Amino acid sequence: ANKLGSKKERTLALIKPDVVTKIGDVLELIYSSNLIVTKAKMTKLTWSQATDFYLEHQSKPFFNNLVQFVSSGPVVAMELMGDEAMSIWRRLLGPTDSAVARREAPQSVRAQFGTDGVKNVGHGSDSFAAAARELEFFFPSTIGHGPSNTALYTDC
Ligand code: RTP
Ligand code: MG
Repeated sequence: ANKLGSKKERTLALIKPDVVTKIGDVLELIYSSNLIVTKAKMTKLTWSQATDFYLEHQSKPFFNNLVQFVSSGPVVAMELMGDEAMSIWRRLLGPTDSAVARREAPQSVRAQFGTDGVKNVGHGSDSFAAAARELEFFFPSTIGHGPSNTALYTDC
């Protein structure tokens, strides 16, 4: 942390296919939370890429639905930066299930724009290790080998 105690972090925010056409609304909420977009890319994941991205959920009952959904149309991957970017973005998203989000966090992104437990607008990294892996997944380093995003925590 710097003199003012701020902790600038970077995190991956993935806008899922259900709301790619409403990305402006999501960006307004991101900017309102004092996060900035430092990288962005629209892409379409193949089944195999979606499987890689969500490998940690391989054994879950919803895995096939999730992979099918996230590879069903374009997604927008963004690197967000700001104080506590990881937890701020996940709080902005709200509870995983959009219906729960509408009950418990009506201002959240999933409450406002989500459909259900799978079509739930977005993904956010849940740890520094996940952020490093997920940023490298969408924004691979072009120089050298291995992750370039080791400086996820900077003093600025
Ligand atoms: P995310 O990883 O996407 O940021 O969401 P999360 O941490 O809130 O939720 P997680 O448990 O990691 O689940 C990853 C994604 O899988 C889909 N899902 N479907 N019961 C279900 O049908 C179910 N549970 C999870 C969602 O798209 C969720 O975001
Ligand atoms: Mg998760």
